[in-house]
Amino acid sequence: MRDSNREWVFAERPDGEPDMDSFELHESDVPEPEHGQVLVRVRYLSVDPYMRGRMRDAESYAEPWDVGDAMNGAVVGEVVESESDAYDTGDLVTGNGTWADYTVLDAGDVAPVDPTIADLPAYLGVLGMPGRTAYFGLLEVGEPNPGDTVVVSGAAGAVGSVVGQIAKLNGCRVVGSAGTDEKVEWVTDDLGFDAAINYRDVDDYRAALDDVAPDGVDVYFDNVGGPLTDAVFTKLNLDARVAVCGQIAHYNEEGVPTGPRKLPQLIAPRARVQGLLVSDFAPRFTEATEQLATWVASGDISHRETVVDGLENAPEAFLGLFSGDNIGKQVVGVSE
Ligand code: NAP
Ligand code: FER
Repeated sequence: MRDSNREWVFAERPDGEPDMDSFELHESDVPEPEHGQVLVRVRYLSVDPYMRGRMRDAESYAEPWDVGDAMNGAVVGEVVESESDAYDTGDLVTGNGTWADYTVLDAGDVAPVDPTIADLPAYLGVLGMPGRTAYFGLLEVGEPNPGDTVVVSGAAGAVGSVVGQIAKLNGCRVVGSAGTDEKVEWVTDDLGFDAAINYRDVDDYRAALDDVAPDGVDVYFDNVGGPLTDAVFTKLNLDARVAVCGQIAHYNEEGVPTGPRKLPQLIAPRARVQGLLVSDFAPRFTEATEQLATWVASGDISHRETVVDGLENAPEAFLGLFSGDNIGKQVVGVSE
């Protein structure tokens, strides 16, 4: 065990695109767990787009960080000291901790990790919050029917890659959008999407969609926003559902962007546009995680994680989300 702890602290609110100025690595003593807590040696930590929202001093679904707060998010690790009857030293667990070598978790808020089902990083992706978001967002908000055309933006990301595969399991035609040819090939060749577009290569989104979604769009699962969303709105079928999961293309904007501009397009198809928050489905998280674990074990759902090694590189991994550096779920490898 190390004799000191390193922990990333939120150092400065970004203005627009965040950079390294927002992060500072602090060194301190390894924390001690109190009654009902466990000390965890972090093996992998998660970086997620919603953390950009926490850097903003504004009311939102996720509480803003104060400057000086430890960076915080989902982690997977090994219990090295336990003050709880529920966990022993050596147990593998996941919960919400800090970007650190060692982090203290309340035993009541952690879940056990079974490495025989999937490798540890998967518990931050397909078997973690992003997988549950895909599951509930698609099934409960998107309400896919067999034969529907489902369009997914951010298709090669943690949420989008799972959304597309669940849609395929539900008998849909699935079209993805992602930012590199490698991502397009992954979702079509390995994940079974029927088609995908590299949005960075496209000038005319509407024409590109005409090619890959000739029968229009029944479900749009939006992780991104921006011009692709404008184009999808012009192709919605009768009774279409739009699940607004994320709008990462807008997270670094400071002003309020104009729009949405395509609302007239919703009238004729009587389309429903609905935002979603994964936390609303907390009472059903076990159902989702069990189903996702079953699909992973049977090979019905493939998953991939992009690992950036080293706690010192955690900010870089977070910033990479906004330039599309990740395929599948972005995680940081903290210790062996
Ligand atoms: P992710 O997709 O694994 O990573 C982010 C991806 O966004 C990048 O890889 C990049 O891929 C794409 N991107 C970044 N900037 C973009 C831009 N300007 N235009 C288009 N694409 C851009 O992240 P995730 O964890 O799965 O999250 C996906 C979305 O779901 C995010 O918007 C997130 O906020 C949202 N989310 C919502 C909930 C909820 O409860 N509502 C829960 C979890 C996640 P490309 O190479 O394709 O550009
Ligand atoms: C949550 C609700 C929403 C949560 C994350 C999100 C970590 C993510 C939202 C987003 O990325 O937009 O409870 O827990």
